[in-house]
Amino acid sequence: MYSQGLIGADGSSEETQEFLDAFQARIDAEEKIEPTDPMPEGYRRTLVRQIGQHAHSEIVGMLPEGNWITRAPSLKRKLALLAKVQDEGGHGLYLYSAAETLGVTREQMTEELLDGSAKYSSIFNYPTLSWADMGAVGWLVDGAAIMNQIPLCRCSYGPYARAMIRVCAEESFHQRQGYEIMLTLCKGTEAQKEMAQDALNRLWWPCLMMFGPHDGDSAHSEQSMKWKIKRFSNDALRDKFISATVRQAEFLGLTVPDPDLKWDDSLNDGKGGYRHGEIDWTEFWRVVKGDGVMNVERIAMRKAAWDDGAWVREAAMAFAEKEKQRTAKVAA
Ligand code: FAQ
Repeated sequence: MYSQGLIGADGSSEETQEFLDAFQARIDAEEKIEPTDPMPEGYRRTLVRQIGQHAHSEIVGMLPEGNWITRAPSLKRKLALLAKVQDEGGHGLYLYSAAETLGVTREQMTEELLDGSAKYSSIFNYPTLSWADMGAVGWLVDGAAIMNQIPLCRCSYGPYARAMIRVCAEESFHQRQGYEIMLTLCKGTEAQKEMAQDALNRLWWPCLMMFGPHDGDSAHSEQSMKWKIKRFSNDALRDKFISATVRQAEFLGLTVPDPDLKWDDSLNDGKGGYRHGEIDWTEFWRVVKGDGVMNVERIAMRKAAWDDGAWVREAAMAFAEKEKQRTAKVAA
């Protein structure tokens, strides 16, 4: 395995305390770390792990929506969905490139994804059962992704931070197109509104899980926050997402499927916030460990796409080689 399981500073490095302190001082001074800069092995491994998982999420994340391109209800919806899915593929590619600056190859990361050993976001192991799911994915999944990723634009590692700026701009557009689908359904017939509510019911809790385990169970947060890879804890971002989204659900006239959701003025130093019901962490870990409804199918589809595309990669490589030879001949 190239990127999974390589977690944080492992204590076995030969890096001196002086080196680690000097690196931390750069981080504390908000300097960006660039690929050729010296860095602790744990920092490099943490980034390879997180960026790799993030890239895989974008790639697998194309599948639940790709599933609906042929069934979108109008040409306009089809075009928007097609463009969105293409954007997600692009995000995966920027992120694989960012990970490559840390010494891992795209082939290695692809191999890991296809052999089932790589992690990607749990949310993509849930099925998309109706057209309303395309609205809910854009609104909620992209909404959660933005909440998590805006702080990553300030990540200490330059290539990741820069990739995230473009990714976030596109995710914002995705979120709006998803919300607009929900709005249209909610202003439509009773059956359409029910379909929107059903999508919210099924995707709400898995979206909250996207932010990762409770802070107390988050193995990497403390070190990642010290290195300013992460700027906020999993729970802090989840709470921000809930606060923003509950109001959007109210505007749609939909009910968030959490009977324990309650505003509490005393939270966040008196600014207020929502208390929410218990997240089913057993389900979260089951899905993360490969036993979600769609885990097997997602990887099988990805593998089929990779195998079916072999001739395209071979043709592109052959063409590049021909071009190289042609250029060399002209130059000679
Ligand atoms: N699913 O110690 P922490 C998108 C794992 S992109 C699966 O808290 P960390 C765009 C975690 O890897 C969505 N596994 O870990 C889109 C670790 O396992 P490990 C993806 C999860 O890294 C929209 C273990 O649990 N976004 O949606 C999940 O500090 C629509 C312990 O957790 C990113 O990847 C999970 N949800 O914090 C595309 C953003 N959560 O490696 C298409 C960047 C945790 O020890 C359509 N990533 N785990 O075996 C991050 O911000 C972080 O990696 C977290 C987790 C916050 C996800």
